Amino acid sequence: PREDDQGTVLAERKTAKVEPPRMFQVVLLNDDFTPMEFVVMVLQEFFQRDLESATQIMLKIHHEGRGVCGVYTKDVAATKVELVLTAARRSGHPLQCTMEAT
Ligand code: TYC
Repeated sequence: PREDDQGTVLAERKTAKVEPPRMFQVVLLNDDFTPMEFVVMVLQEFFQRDLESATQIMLKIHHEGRGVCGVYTKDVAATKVELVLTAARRSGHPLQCTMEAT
């Protein structure tokens, strides 16, 4: 066992040091056709935004061309992108969604 300078037995390190996971932004892109209400619904449904926050994010995307919906680990971000694209396709909207490393 490891000891300190007074001979006290020190606990062994039981866990390896782990790096924090890489994080990914999920980004929604503006287009001319997807209804604002649909984007607000997507932000509430898949990104846990309340109506006010969802509306602010949607308007930011509408005016600036793109906006960050949330930041997640890789698998979660990829799942969110697929959920958004599937919902948009089902509804016939061209809404685009991507993920980017932070
Ligand atoms: N520009 C769309 C409209 O005027 C609204 C919109 C907002 C679409 C955000 C996509 O990611 C988007 N109906």
